[in-house]
Amino acid sequence: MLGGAGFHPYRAKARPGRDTRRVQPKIMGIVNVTPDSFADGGQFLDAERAIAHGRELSAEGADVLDIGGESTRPGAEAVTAEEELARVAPVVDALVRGDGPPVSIDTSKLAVAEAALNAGAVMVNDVTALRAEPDLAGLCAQRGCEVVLMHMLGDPRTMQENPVYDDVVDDVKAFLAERIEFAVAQGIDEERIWIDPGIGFGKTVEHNLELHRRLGELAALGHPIVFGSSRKSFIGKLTGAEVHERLGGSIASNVIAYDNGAEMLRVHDVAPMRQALTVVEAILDPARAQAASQPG
Ligand code: HH2
Repeated sequence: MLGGAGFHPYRAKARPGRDTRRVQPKIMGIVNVTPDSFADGGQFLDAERAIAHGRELSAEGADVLDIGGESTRPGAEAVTAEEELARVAPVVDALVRGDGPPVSIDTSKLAVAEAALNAGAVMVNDVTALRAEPDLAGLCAQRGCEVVLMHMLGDPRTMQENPVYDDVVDDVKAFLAERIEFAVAQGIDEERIWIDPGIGFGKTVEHNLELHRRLGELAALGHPIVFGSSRKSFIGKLTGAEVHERLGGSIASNVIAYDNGAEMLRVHDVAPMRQALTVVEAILDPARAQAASQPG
C-alpha cells in the first residue's frame, strides 16, 4: 500500500502545540543521483553507485531514503523531466525492493514523482512546496503519499543573491501556512503533510541560525518538521570547513534542530547522526535510557 506499510507508523499524529521532544527522531538519508550536488556532486551519478550508497545508508540505520536527480545548489542548472527521470528511475526501482526503508522522491516535477510513486516510493519531497508544478498536489492527494513542503525564497538560481525578510521565522511560518492550505485544498490529507524551513534556500547565515533557535515556533502549524542542514554552506561560512569536512557542524546543527522539535533529519552521514541522536535522546529522555540499561 502506498504511503502506508512501514512508513506511517514512524510519524506522530499532527496536532498543534504538541511536545515533540519525546518523538523519536527519524533520519532521512540523502541519495543524490546528480553530477553537481553541492555536497556530493558527481559521486553518485552512476546508478549502480547510487544504489550501493542507498544500501549503505539503510545499513547505517536510515529510516527513509530521499532520492534526488536534480541539484538545488545555488546557481545549479535545471534539468528536464526526462533527464531527471533517467537518473532516478533505476535507483528508486532498486531501493524500493528488499527490506530497506521507505523511499522518498526529491523532486518538483509531476512526471518524476508519478514514476517514483508508481515504482513504490511513499513520499514526495518538493523543495518548491508544490509551486513549480501545482498539479503535483493532485497526484499526491490521489496517491495518499507523504508530502514535504519546504520553504524557499526565490529559486535555486537566484535565491542566495540578497535574501531579505521582515522576520525570517514569521515569514517562513506564514509561507508554510499558505502552502499547507493550498495542499489541503487540493485534497492532500493533513496527516500526510510535513513542513521544512529550507535551511540554505534563500537565507543568510544569520537567517539559518535564527531558524535553528526558533524552530519550535513552526511546530504551532501542527505538522511534523523535516530539517535539512547537512554539510550546508552556513557551516562552511562559520567554520571555514570544506564541504566534506562539515560533519561536526552538521551534527551540532541537527542536535539543536531535534531538541527544538524537528522530527526528521535529512542528512548525508547517517551512522554518525544516529550515534549522536542516541546519546542526545538518552540525555533528554531518562526513562528510555534507564530501560535500555536494564539487564535482558
Ligand atoms: N536540501 C537540499 C535538497 N533537498 N529537501 C528538503 N526537504 N530539505 C532540504 O533542506 C533540502 C532538500 C539540498 O541539499 P543536497 O540534496 O545535499 O544538495 P543538492 O540539492 O545540491 O543535490
